[in-house]
Amino acid sequence: MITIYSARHDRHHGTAELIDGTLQPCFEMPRRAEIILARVRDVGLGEVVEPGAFGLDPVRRVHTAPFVEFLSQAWTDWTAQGRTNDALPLVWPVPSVRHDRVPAHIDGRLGYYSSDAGVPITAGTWEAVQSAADVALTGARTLLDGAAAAFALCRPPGHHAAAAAMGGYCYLNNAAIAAQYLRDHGAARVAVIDVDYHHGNGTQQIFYDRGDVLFVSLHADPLHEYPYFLGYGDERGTGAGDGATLNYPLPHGTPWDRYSAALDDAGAAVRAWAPDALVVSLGVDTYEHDPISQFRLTSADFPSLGRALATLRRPTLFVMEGGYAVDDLGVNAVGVLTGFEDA
Ligand code: Q9C
Ligand code: ZN
Repeated sequence: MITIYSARHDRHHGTAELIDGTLQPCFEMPRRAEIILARVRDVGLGEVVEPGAFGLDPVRRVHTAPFVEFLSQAWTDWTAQGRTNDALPLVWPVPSVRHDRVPAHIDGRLGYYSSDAGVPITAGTWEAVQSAADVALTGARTLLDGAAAAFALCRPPGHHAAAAAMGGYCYLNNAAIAAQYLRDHGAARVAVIDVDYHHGNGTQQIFYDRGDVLFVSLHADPLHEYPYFLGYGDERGTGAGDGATLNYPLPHGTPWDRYSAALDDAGAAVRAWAPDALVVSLGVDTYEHDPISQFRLTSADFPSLGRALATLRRPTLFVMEGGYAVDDLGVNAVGVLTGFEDA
């Protein structure tokens, strides 16, 4: 299958994230995308192409205009305060305060447009974030042009980004932008299956009230894991979207056999949905040696995951999300893709 990749991802390189009460080097780093690209080439997965330039209209189909404006201006607003280090949010509007005033000060804006502190903004973040959206959109265009599958090697990831909030290393929701583009260009029904270790809270929020996009997620139980406030089994969608959201929260320590059983169930729901296209939010932080995660999938399990997805027999766009065991990231992510192709 074709891989879409932009070297501009490396313009985003956060210095530190707040974890376990201390600032530590960011787990989400440029080497992640580079090691995946190297593995794509090593195994001869297929052609590697640059993304096209789609502009912001398809981005604004899933994100609000003020949020996109905030992201595009955040570094400028931050440096206008005389700051040269990474921008990070530090105050959030909890339910009891006003949400009808959008602060002018960058510190207020960072909190207003984020769900957590895992989103450093650097001088090159916006450029990298836009390139990732273009990578996903080029992947969607590739499916519309008739490809059976494509790999959008997005970085930074996207599935924690909601319509008007960044969070969890994510700024724009690449998978949601691609799914919406597929809807806008001929796919009447789209399914998103999210296999990242963390719940795809942003994607779920974006499509929660919609009956045209199925969202299915397998992830660590939010009772015990980030993002904590969404991803429970009783979230099923609302209004026209009632029944079009499906969550499989799984316990810490989940190995392949348990994961696989949930995946079979999720796959049956996707099959019943009969989508014209499938978007896979591909996180491989379900890996046993992932430094921030608690599942027990092995490198040998990722091709099995790919084979299971192939049985759905839909035009499939893989959109890269998480995975932080960097040395093994290429083998694991590309393992899913070769498993899919060999099926
Ligand atoms: N103790 C993605 O995989 N912080 N984002 C986790 C762990 C946030 C992960 C803290 C993790 C976000 C795309
Ligand atoms: Zn994740």
